[in-house]
Amino acid sequence: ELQYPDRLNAATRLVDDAVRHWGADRRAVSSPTDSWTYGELLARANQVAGELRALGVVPGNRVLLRGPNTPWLAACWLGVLKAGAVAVTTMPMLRAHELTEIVEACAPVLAVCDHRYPDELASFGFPVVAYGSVAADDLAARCQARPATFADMETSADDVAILAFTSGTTGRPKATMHFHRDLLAIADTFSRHVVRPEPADLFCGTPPLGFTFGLGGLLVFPLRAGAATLLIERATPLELADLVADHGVTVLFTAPTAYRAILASDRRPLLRGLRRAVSAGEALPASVATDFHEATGRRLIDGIGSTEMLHVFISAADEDARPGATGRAVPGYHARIVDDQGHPVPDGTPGRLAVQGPTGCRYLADDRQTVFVEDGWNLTGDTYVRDSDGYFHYRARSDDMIVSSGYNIAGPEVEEVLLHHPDVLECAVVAAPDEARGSVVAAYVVLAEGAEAGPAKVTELQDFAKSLAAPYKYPRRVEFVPELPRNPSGKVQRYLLRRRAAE
Ligand code: 3SK
Repeated sequence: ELQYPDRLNAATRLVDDAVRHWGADRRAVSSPTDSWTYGELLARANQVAGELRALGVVPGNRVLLRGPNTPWLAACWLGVLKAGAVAVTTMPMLRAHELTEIVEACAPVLAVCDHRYPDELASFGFPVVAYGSVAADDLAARCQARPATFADMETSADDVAILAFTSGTTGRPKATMHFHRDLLAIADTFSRHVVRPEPADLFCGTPPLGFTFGLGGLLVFPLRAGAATLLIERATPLELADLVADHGVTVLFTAPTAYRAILASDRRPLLRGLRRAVSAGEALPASVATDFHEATGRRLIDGIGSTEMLHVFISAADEDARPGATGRAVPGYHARIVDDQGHPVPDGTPGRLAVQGPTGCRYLADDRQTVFVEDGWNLTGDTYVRDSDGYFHYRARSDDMIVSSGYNIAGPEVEEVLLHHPDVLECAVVAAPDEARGSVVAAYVVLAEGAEAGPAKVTELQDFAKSLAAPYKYPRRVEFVPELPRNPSGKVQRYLLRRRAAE
């Protein structure tokens, strides 16, 4: 059981403690063009906290952060926590209507924004402080006038530190509240026991800090381990592979699609320099896990997490990983499979995944729950099967289970089958309403370059699916699309495809 003191500020524990323990000169955060030591990160975070206080921010106020992953965004996030305020980190690609929903839900007193992304914030009426430019009123310039030391607010361990918005695979975003102790708990469970970072590691990856997958993997975990993090604004999978090689990245966090694209390219050998590689955000196709192992001799660390739970709660690494399974409950968490009444089902029986641990779901005043908490168990909305060794095997998001003529078909399983076809670059499988069968399997397919769409390709893909899986699972409908709809954190928005399939 994790024990934290009653008074706890996560930013103090992440940066001040690192400077005390490792010294100020160690590399902490960098970008492809800049590098800050722990001492520099601490000074800037303290100056941001001082500036926020001077601007009238008081403990408990919400401060909206907007920008791509950069060292300054990291310093601002830490500064907000040091001031005892609540960080609401948003992704730069969010447009005005998405920001409006966030602003209405969390009522920030102030925004701190990368100077390249201010436009969408202009109309809200709260002050916007820009960083990253050479302007005289830029946050960096203001910070120079502030002391490099700051007496961090002695927040309570269960004061809210961040409001994390679910990226909205189902529509409008919802805010989840996480405490100061939660931020340390994800580092002291998943990171410590599964990722197992070393102080010499350099982390890198694609998820934005506005997505808790990125916040944990690219900021909290490296700082808690005294390691370094390379923050990048955006990169295609092949650019990411080049960055890994050029900068000597040892721990990578990204989504299965990026691993798949790198492994299929001439950059494949560049992954060999990694000590650890984490895949989450989407189900990991077994073929990608196997291919990664063949290319690097190492196991990809698969994991399931959620914004509601803050980070990953089922995973496995190295010799503990089993092909086809997401893993076991991360030490510190408990997981089980229950039926619709909440009763545990026997191993081998599919059901609803329920999780309990040091973090959990707390929505900020919102009735539209995706995760339900019952008797301390978080029902995640995923369908899983547990085997007799305690490994959890993903079936589908409960919404992505397709019932066709009485058969239960997991959409992701059909996707995985189709992905084996060389002409399929990406695909998503959903239920389409059907009078005779209730629902049928509908596949939306992005073809690889050079492959030709048309009725012959539909039949070819259907026959291919029948040859690899039970024939009742084959997609009766196949539609070719130029790209799949994705939300800002990169997840496929299957609800949009379900809507389209119902038209
Ligand atoms: O997949 C997700 O939604 C997620 C969220 C937070 C942390 C980790 C993950 C995988």
